[in-house]
Amino acid sequence: MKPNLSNDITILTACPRDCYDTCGIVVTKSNGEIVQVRGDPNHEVSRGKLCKKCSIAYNHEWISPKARLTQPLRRVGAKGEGKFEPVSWHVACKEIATRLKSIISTNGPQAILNAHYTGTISLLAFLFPMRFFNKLGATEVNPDTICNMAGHVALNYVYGNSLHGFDPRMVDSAKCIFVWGGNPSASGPHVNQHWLGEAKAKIIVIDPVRTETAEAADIHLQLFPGSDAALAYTMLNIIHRARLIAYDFVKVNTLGWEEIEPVLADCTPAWGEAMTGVPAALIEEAALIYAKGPSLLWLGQALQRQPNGGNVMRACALLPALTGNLAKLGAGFLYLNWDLSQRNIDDTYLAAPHLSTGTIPKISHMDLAAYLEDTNKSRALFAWNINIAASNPEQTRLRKALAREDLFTVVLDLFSTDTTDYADFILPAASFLEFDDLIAGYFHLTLSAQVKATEPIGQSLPNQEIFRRLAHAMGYSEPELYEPDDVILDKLMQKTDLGENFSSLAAKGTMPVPKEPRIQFGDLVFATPSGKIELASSAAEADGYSRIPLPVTDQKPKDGYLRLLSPATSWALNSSFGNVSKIQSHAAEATILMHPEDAEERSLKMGDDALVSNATGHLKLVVTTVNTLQRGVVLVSKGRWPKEESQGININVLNPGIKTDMGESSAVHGVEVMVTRFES
Ligand SMILES: Nc1nc2c(c(=O)[nH]1)N[C@H]1C(S)=C(S)[C@@H](COP(=O)(O)OP(=O)(O)OC[C@H]3O[C@@H](n4cnc5c(=O)[nH]c(N)nc54)[C@H](O)[C@@H]3O)O[C@H]1N2
Ligand SMILES: Nc1nc2c(c(=O)[nH]1)N[C@H]1C(S)=C(S)[C@@H](COP(=O)(O)OP(=O)(O)OC[C@H]3O[C@@H](n4cnc5c(=O)[nH]c(N)nc54)[C@H](O)[C@@H]3O)O[C@H]1N2
Ligand code: SF4
Ligand SMILES: [Mo]
Repeated sequence: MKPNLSNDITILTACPRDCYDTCGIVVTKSNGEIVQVRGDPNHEVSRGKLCKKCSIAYNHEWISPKARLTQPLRRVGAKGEGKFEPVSWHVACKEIATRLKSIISTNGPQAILNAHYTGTISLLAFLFPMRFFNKLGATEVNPDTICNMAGHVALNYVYGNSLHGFDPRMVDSAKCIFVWGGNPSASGPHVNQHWLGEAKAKIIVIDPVRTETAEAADIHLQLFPGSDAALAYTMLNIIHRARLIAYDFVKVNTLGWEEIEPVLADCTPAWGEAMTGVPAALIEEAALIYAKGPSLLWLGQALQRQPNGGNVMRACALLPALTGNLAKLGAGFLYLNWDLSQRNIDDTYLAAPHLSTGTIPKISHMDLAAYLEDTNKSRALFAWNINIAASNPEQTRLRKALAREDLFTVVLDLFSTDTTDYADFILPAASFLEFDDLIAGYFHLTLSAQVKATEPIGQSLPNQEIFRRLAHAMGYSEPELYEPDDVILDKLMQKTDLGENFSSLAAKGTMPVPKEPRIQFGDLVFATPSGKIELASSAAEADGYSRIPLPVTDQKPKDGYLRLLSPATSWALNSSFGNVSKIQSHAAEATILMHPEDAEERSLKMGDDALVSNATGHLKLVVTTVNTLQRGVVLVSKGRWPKEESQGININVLNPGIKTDMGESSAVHGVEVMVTRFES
C-alpha cells in the first residue's frame, strides 16, 4: 500500500537487530494500519534509508499476520515434524509450568537449559526474561559463546574492559582507521557507507577476503585466516625499529613491555610475510601509518572466531597501548560499545540476578548438542531470541537431540523457524513495532526509543510479558517478576541523566549518550588486577594461558582441505530474514565462493555443483569462482534457513563447534572442508 500523506501519522522508532547500525526508523500509519517502515531522514545513521534486508522484511513478512506466529501452539505430531494445534495463553502457561515443576522436583532446575541471544537487543525484550530464569535456576547456555566470548575474555586480560570502545564521534580527529576482522559492508552497512566512507582518515582493512570494505580502503592486508597475531607482532617489530613505541605512555600505563620487547626481534617483515602471506612492504606501510596516528582500531568479531581467537585478540590489543593510540582524541579501539553503564543503564536491575538462590550453572553453545542428547543433563529447553537449529554448530547432531521425545521444549519467536519445529510449545513473540522499549547502540553511543506503532499481531506478546505470565503460572511471588514495562522504562530514563522521559525521547527518536563525545579510557584507569594495561598478564597465566600473547598462526589446512569462512551477508541478519520471500529470490541458491585455481584443481567451474564435506557433515553447494579470495580459502555466507533449502540443511551442518582458546567460544571461521565434484 502506498502512503496517503493527508491522513498519515508517523512514529519514530529504531531497529533492534544485532547490527552495528541501530538505524532510526519512521513508521507511517494510515487509517490505523502500518503502510510503510523506512529510515528516519533525520537519524544520523540511517539518513532516510534502511538496509535492503530490513526495508523488505519490515514492510512484508514482519507486519503480515499470514507470515507471523499469531497464537500459542502445542505440539500434536512427532518432535520436529512441525505439527501443532492452537491453545490459549492460559493453557500453554499452565501446562508449561506443570512440566517445569515436575522436572525441577525430579531432576533439579539445572536440567532446564536456557538458550537465548540477540534476536532482539531492545533492553526489556533482551534482559527482562532473565529475571524469570534467575528465579528458576535454569542452566544458562552462555550467550556470547555463539558469537564473541573469546574477544571479551582476551580484552579483559589486557584492558579490564571489552565493552567500552572508542567514541565513533571522534572520527574527524583520526588520521588512520584499522578495520581488523570485520566487514561492515555487510555487518553494518550504514557505518560502512557513512562513518567509514566519509572519514578523512586512511582506511586500512585486514581481512582474508577482499570485501567491499576492503576494496574501498586505502590499504588492504589480505592475510591468511588465523595469522593475525603474527601480523600484529610484525607491525610491532616495524614500529619498534622506527622508534615509534610510545615509551612515556608505556612506562606509566602498562605492565610487561620488557616481556614483549625480546619477542619482537624475530618478527621481521620477511618473517611476517611468510607467516601471513601479506607483502612485507604493505605491512610496513600500514604499521607506520597506524603508529604515527592518531589511529582508531576496530576489532571485528570475526577476528576472534578462530581456534586461537583469544591470543589473536590479545596480540592486536597490544597496538594501541604500545603506540599510545589510546586515551586521546582520534585514538582508541572498539570491539563492542555495549557497556550499558556508560549510558547509566543498570543491566543488573534489568536482569535481577539476586533472584537466583545459588550460582546459575553455565555451559557453552559449543557443548549444547552434547548436553541436549544426554538425558542426565537436560530435561527441558527454552530457546528465545535465538534460532539454534539454523545457527548453532553440529547441526545434524543438535537436531537429532532436539528430536528427543522427552526433551520438553519451549520456543519463543516471531516466525515458524527450524527451531520452533522442535518445540512442545511455541509462544508467539511480538515484534519491535508492537511494544515500547529502549535500544542502546553497540557501535554508536546512542539511546533510542523503540516505540509501539501498532498492537501485537494476533495474540503475540513481547518476551517480557510472556515471562510474566509464566512466572504467574509457576506461582512465583517476587514483585520483580511482574514489574510493568512502563515503570521500568521510566526508572531507566530517570537514571540516564538525559533529562528526558520515555515519551520525550520517543518524540526525538534517538539521542547521543553521553551528550558530548568521550575519550576512551580518558581517566587512564584500567579494571585489570594492577590497574594498568596488562601487556603481560598474571591473571591469564593463572588461567593457564601464556603471560603474553604469542606470535603464532593457525596451522594451514590439512592436505586437500580448504579453510571455510562463513561470515555475515548483506541479505540476512544471522538467520533473521531467511524466510522472507523477496530476499530468498535475491539471495538465490546457496553458493560456495572459491578461488578459480582451487576450483580448477578440483575440476570445478562456475555454476557446477560441489560436494562440500568434512568429518561433521556434507552439503551440496553451487560453485562461484571469485577473485576476492586467496587460494586455500572458501566462503559460504551464514543465515539461510535449513527448511527453506532443498537439502533441509545449511552451512552449520559442516561446523564441528571448535572452541576458541579462550571463553569456550565459537571458532566458526576455523572450519576446514573438502570440496569435490558432486556426483548424484
Ligand atoms: N556458520 C556460521 N554460523 C554462525 C555465525 C557465523 O558467522 N557462521 N555467526 C554466529 C553468530 S555471531 C550469532 S550472533 C548467531 C546468531 O544467530 P541467530 O540465533 O540465528 O540470530 P538472529 O537471527 O539474530 O535471531 C534469532 C531469532 O530471534 C527471533 N526474534 C527476533 N525478535 C524477537 C523477539 O522480540 N522475541 C523473540 N522471542 N524472538 C525474536 C528471530 O525471528 C530469529 O528467529 O549465529 C552464529 N552462527
Ligand atoms: N547483514 C548482516 N549484518 C550483521 C550480521 C549478519 O548476519 N548480517 N550479524 C551480526 C552479528 S551477530 C555479528 S556478531 C556481526 C559480525 O560481523 P563482523 O564483526 O563483521 O564479523 P563476520 O561477519 O563474522 O566477519 C567479518 C570479516 O572477517 C573476516 N575474517 C574471517 N576470518 C578472519 C581472520 O582470521 N582474520 C581476519 N583479520 N579477518 C577474518 C571475514 O572474511 C569477513 O570479511 O555482524 C552483525 N551484523
Ligand atoms: S539491520 Fe542494521 S542496517 Fe538494517 S535497518 Fe537494522 S540497524 Fe539498520
Ligand atoms: Mo553475533
